[in-house]
Amino acid sequence: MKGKLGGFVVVTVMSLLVFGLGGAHADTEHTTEDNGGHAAEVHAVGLDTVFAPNQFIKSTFHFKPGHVSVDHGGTLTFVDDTTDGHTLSLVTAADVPKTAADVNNCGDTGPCGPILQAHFPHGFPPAGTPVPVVNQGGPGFDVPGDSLLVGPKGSGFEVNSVTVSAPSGTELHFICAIHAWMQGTIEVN
Ligand SMILES: [Cu+2]
Repeated sequence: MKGKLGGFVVVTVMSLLVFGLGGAHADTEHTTEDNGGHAAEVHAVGLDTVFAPNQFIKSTFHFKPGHVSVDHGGTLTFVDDTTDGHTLSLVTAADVPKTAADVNNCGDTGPCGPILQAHFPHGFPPAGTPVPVVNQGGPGFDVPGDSLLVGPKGSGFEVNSVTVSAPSGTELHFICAIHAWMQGTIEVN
């Protein structure tokens, strides 16, 4: 099912989706960026235009960088440089999809379904206004379920930010709940 409203295109069933990083992007998937501690910026980048009818869609959507370091209390900013919507959602290490089946099932049996439900509690637009920041646990990014939503570049919703409130020494795992092969980590200093 595809829901489209207000510039967001959300793919909730991806059973036919084959994903992969193009060679030109492979070197950027897990790059580390240290912005000096207090702030970090993660971009959603890539394309999903490689399409062979009745065969596959190849997506190069990914987080850039895939790993950031930020101080406790620092700001994480999420910027969408693509033509689709994305989330930057904290999940447990165990819930990070590790296989194609995990990715395909993320909305049904994995962590993606509850995250999308939290961002779109009244359905996908125009049924209801999306919730751009989902907070669980304490204020800020600290526990699984905390999530940022951004819209396509040029939509007016392409930047979102949050305070990283997890304790120093924590490693946070994040995924995009819409494209669950998009994955990364935050090292909290
Ligand atoms: Cu995404």
